Amino acid sequence: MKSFEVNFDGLVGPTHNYGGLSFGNVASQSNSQQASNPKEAALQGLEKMKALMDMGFVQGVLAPQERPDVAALRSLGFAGTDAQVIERAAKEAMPLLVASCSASSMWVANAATVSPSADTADGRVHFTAANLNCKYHRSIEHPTTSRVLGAMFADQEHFAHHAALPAVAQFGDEGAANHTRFCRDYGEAGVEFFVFGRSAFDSRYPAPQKYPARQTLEASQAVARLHGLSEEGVVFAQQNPAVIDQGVFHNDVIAVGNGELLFHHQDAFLNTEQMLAELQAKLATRGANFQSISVPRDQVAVEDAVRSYLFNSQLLSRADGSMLLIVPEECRANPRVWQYLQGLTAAGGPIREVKVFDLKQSMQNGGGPACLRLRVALNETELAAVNPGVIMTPALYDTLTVWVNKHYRDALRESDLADPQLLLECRTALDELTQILKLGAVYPFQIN
Ligand code: SUG
Repeated sequence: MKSFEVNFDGLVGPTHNYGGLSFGNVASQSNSQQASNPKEAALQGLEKMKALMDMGFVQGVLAPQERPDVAALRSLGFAGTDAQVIERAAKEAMPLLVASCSASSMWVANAATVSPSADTADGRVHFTAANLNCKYHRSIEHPTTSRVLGAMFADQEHFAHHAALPAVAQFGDEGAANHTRFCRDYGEAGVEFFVFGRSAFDSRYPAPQKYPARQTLEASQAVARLHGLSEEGVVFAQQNPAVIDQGVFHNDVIAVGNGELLFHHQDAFLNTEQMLAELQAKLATRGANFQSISVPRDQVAVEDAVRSYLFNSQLLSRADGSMLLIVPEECRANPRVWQYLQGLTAAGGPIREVKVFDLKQSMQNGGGPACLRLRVALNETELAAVNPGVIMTPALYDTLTVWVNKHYRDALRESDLADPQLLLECRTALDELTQILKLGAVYPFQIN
């Protein structure tokens, strides 16, 4: 049976703004308070989806969330009509209103961890919504994420959904941003690689000093247990705390893997040799020939990797077996990174081509091509069981482009977030979107 890696991209929501909400994420901090352009952000994302579809990849779309999140503000004590809730939050606690307006659900690499059916004990595709417990504005995503994933992957014969882990720092879970799956073929059993930033209960693991480590070992282990992964099918590895302190808040800012290949920075991990040997050995039992490409720090410094998002790229397998790397425009703008990429594709290794995309609106909040997509490996039967409304087609692309142009603003500043009209605009847009994507009622305003 044929199998595919389907990329589900997060559609950028109408309140995309630069709130400066993510301590430890250099771009989010340095672009705080700039005016954003939600329309451009959503169109840039759609362009990438269309380009992948046009290249023959199966592409899906994941809906944004209801923002401002009035229910979250109510749970913090703001009362009255929806307009009064927003007005009171704006007057008394602007940072909470900004957090409740974040369009951060666009970075769907953080929506969930996904294990394909070939790896799991019960032969179903497993999803665990990420609790995103490190940042308040992201911790409010998972209830709607679960409903949206449930509406996309509804067939219980093929899909199993787990609620987010307990909402405490010990189980901080950032989803697929710290998870990579290696395999010979998407439909065969592979090895799932979980990268954590710290341990909550074992002080032998060093922790970063300056910025938070968002993912714990204990969260990664819990996800592996929930998904019914076997010991031979998992590798846990620690991210280098020194790179977290340089702005590598998720492992997908410093490494990306696909098929039998791990592409990573020399300084990405602790105990790199041991970890590579474990991956190699476990993949060999799956008949896979694991390889890695380590980018030396004297060619690309960690700072260049963080600024350019070289590793927050999409590594895609093409029909001829070669790989394509989808990178953001910022890679071309960085002479060292661009020179490295020229050498990489000329070297005759597995990565043969680089394609560049303008994702500046998302990049300015620390979200590159890889952040914007959730990978779901599916066989033909499973793909046929996915809600067809969320699979990208030329017609869906056209409809979504018209929808964005109709509903989105082209400038948003912090002061605009207090406008009660923005809430109405968003709800009108999302109500229409759930019909376009055939999701049913998934948003709080549709179900309460
Ligand atoms: O969680 N930025 C996101 C970026 C997530 C990127 N995802 C991956 N690397 N997979 C975050 O830090 C910034 C929002 C703001 O400041 O307005 C933000 O949430």
